[in-house]
Amino acid sequence: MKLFYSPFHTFVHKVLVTAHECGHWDDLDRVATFPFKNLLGEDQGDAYSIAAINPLGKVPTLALDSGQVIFGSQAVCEYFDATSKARRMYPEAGPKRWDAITRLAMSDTIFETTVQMVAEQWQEPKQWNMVLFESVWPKFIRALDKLEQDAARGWDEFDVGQAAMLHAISYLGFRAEFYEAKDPIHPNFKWRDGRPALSDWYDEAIQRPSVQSHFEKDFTDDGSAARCQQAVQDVLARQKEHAS
Ligand SMILES: N[C@@H](CCC(=O)N[C@@H](CS)C(=O)NCC(=O)O)C(=O)O
Repeated sequence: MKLFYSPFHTFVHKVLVTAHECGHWDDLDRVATFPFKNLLGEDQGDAYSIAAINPLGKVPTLALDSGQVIFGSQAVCEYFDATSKARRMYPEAGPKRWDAITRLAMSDTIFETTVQMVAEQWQEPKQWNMVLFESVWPKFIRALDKLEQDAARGWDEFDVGQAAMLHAISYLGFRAEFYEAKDPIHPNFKWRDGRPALSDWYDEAIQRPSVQSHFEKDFTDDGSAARCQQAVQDVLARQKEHAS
């Protein structure tokens, strides 16, 4: 199966973590896709567009060997879990599952909002939507404080909620350096300050083989637009085959 995703390994990708935990790592053909290059004016020809297989053109997008396409990171994680050849990342129905998927939703909101804030900083500062930054930060602080309380209690098993926490927190942690942009409200935000349990949990969790599989490791495969478009064509061909 092919996973179209942004191969920036400066942060943890929860879909890669989930694929690895569920025993699918070696089944994945990872296809480098850069959806923001177009926005940044680096990809005038839309060379990395995957719109032919995902109308939203977003990553992550998973294409099964049958040609079926699954997108939305939560849907992709659920697919890996439901077809797991190893451990499960979604607890059985009950309080632990509701807790895991709530942390998943909260962490994904933090990640996606951080992406929006970063994209805002690609514009001239005078054009920044300050309402965005002002409304988001109190939510981030409360959410991280809630995760600190959760981490202090601890978890029995590593779950999809923790994979999403790693994704969101690692992205928050590196963004200032990576994007060379400064947040207008918390230019030097340090999520660890005042959150010792979350900090200890993070340091332990990033040692997991599923995280070490990619985190802070260079993407060494072919990251060209030609390879991405070839992969899109392969998926379309599979779809045609299965339709006939
Ligand atoms: N809710 C989606 C969000 C995915 C998303 O926003 N991906 C971004 C990259 S982090 C993207 O592909 N943006 C390109 C675009 O919106 O055109 C998910 O969880 O998969």
